[in-house]
Amino acid sequence: KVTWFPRKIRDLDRCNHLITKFDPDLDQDHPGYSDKEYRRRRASISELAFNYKQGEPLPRVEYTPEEVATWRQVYGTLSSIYPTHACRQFLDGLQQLETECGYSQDNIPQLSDVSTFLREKTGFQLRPVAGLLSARDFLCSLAFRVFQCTQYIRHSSAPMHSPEPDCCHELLGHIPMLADKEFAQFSQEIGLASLGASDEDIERLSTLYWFTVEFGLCKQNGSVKAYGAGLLSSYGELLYALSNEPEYKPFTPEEAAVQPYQDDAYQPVYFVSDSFEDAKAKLRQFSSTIQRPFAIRYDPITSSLEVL
Ligand code: H2B
Ligand code: FE
Repeated sequence: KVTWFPRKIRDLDRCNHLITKFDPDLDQDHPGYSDKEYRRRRASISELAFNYKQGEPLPRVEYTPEEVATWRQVYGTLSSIYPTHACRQFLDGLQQLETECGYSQDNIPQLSDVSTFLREKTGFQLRPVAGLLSARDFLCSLAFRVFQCTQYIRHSSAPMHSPEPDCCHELLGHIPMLADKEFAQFSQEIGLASLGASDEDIERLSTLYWFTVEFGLCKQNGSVKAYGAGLLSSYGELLYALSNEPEYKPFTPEEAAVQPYQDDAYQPVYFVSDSFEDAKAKLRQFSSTIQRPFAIRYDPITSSLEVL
């Protein structure tokens, strides 16, 4: 039997299953666990995501001076190493976001503005999400070129690290890459491959996603650069990943999809692609090995799927 999956973009309203292991209400190691004020703030921003329905205007959040101060610290620190550590596509995207979309040290961009920007660039749009989503729900959104985006910010006591995704991770790590056409297509293809897949295949796709979209490296003009969002939103790991200390492997989806990893420490190994084109071609090949008793075609005009 085939697991339910969304057929049209509005079905994403049902794809909101959270994984709570890093939630500040439940995880005693979360930097905000004993901060009542922070948890109240989180709850009110989560509420916006839980109530959101596809097609509505994206909620705007007025960030407090303390939140902006955290953002400023993250943005300032990371910006200092982007020119040497980030791939060209990321730098291009970030520069456009700075000139067109209010990205700066002093301003946390609004999802609504970012979504409008991305739609024009690559057809991607955002929807707000209250925290870490299940892999299945997260991946299926990508099939519709929808990126699920958290809107709260990490706790001010730990500006350089967050155990869970937050707006620094999404806006700095993911969004600049999603402004690149190749990358947007690559992301959608992972999403399409996940629809109706078995639990085992979801696990493999989500591991593949981890080592590419989150922690991927690629060659560029003879040196290695980061394109993964987990790296581009973490000063410490970005330095580490390009330090020659960890192990590097040439990217193959077969290997990346089964590589063990921890989500609470630096990666023991990073996969290096020759280029995006190359990664995408390999991924497409890999997706075709995922067995499903039906074929799927995405119709961009109606944002819906034809199941054949
Ligand atoms: N949820 C959210 N909110 N953001 C992510 O970046 C994310 C997620 N990544 N759920 C997913 C899981 C990823 O690590 C893979 C697909 O499991
Ligand atoms: Fe992420």
